[in-house]
Amino acid sequence: LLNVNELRRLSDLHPKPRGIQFQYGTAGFRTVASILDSTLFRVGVLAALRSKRLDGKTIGVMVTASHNPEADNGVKLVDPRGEMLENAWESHATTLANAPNTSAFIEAVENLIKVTKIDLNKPSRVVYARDTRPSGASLVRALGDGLQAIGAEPRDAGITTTPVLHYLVRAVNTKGTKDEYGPDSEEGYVTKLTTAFKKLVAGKPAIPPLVVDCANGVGALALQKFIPALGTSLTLLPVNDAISTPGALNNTCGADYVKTQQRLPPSLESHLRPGQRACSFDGDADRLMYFYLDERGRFRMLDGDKIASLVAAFIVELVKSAGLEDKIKVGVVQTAYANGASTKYLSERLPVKCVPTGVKHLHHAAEHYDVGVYFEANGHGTVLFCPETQQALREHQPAIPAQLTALTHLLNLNDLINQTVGDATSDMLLVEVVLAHKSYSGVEWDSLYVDLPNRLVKVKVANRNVFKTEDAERRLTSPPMLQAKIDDLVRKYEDGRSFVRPSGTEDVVRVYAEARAKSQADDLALRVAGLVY
Ligand code: 16G
Ligand code: ZN
Repeated sequence: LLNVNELRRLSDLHPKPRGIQFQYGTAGFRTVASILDSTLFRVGVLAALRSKRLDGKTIGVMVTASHNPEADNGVKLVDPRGEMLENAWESHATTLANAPNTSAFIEAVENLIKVTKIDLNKPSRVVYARDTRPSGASLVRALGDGLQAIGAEPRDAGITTTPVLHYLVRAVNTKGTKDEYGPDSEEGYVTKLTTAFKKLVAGKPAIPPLVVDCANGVGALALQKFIPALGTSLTLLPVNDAISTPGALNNTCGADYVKTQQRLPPSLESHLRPGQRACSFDGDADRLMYFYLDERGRFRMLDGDKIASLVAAFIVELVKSAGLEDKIKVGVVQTAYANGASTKYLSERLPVKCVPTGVKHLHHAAEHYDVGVYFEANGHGTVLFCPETQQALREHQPAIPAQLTALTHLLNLNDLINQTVGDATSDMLLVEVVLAHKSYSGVEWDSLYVDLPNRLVKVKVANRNVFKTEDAERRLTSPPMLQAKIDDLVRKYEDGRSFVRPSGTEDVVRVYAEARAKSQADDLALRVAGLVY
């Protein structure tokens, strides 16, 4: 049933580089592309087996390194409902990736089949896609060999965004069921989102054109499909859409640049007038940052926390206007990186929960609310309408016309929002809907609350694994006594807050600090970093 000869033949074409340890981390496997060939082959095998384990449901594989430099690449698996791979399988992925040679790999595969009780008679289906990275084509071929080795039925979704791949996985798996998510094609996705968007902004004053920084990545291709479909409902002005210029991807542009540098990408300087709003996608279009220049031409950033605040408050209002506030409770999920001012603003209006960094933690926590809004400060996030909420929306009988209007908006939002994962394009349309409904420019949105000045620094340490955290990464339990010292420091600063956590993606420890004044935030961050070092 397992064609060991075929597996061996194909595995020999993709030998593991010596002396390298791969790890399936928060964002899958991610490293320099040149050493990833064997990992892609093995992920193909794993995805095909996972599909068999789940009775032939379609599994997704996305080949991307998101906001990382162009020379990097990566791969992550997507489970049947479009969500991140189940935890237990992350370690199976790591095990397979690290088998030193073909024999050890085959042994690991046979062991996996046994341990997870895979019935090899089951069908296997895998859909995959990649971003615009030049290394993507050959890595996808290695992935294809892995799928072939197990006899999976492959579907190539081509070059597209991470959120489209997540959408496709859920759409394929729900096709023809009562939970049908939408047409299982990229065109169907564009139609679903733009149709909902047009209904939501119908009758509102014309929206000023929006400048979109595509990070010279796959978001530029997505926009080419959205622009005609949006028609006159929204004019998008793409910049940084040079997807075939070597070295351009994520280079001094994109959502990660904006968030970490807290400044305008130089390439946008000639595109923005004071007051005009703009946004940046990251390299695989699953993160979104907004910004504008104030009347004095100063850069003002509207990050994931500002998006969460804007969107959550709007949904709470709609739920109330629809007469559903007793039935539908809206909640927000953040991480320790959320600006303290956003947490204060949100907590005064609705329940807020803090969880460890990483999309899967936020996503799972958001599923516990009737409507769960989650965003990381870095701009990754979405809104989840739980199945009972969707049913309540469909069955609700409005008492007055105003209730019907609000209810219709909620149903359209349910279609507009990509609920499988953060989606820069879907989130951008969502923000535009709220701004149009509230008649807000960037200025009014920005003034919902004033960000506390903050500073993030990374510290190289001998061994980051000695840093252990609790309370959603807000406190250290190890090394001993360090948290008490941080507490002593923090007390000396007005509105001071600081935490230390080991990075899940880099070999560093991160130190975050915020305080009433920028100089204080800087000072606190550097002094805490001094304790860590
Ligand atoms: C990964 C996470 C992202 C998180 C970041 C933190 C996913 C898909 N991505 O990119 O959500 O913000 O890691 O990185 O979960 P760090 O652990 O290095 O600070
Ligand atoms: Zn990304």
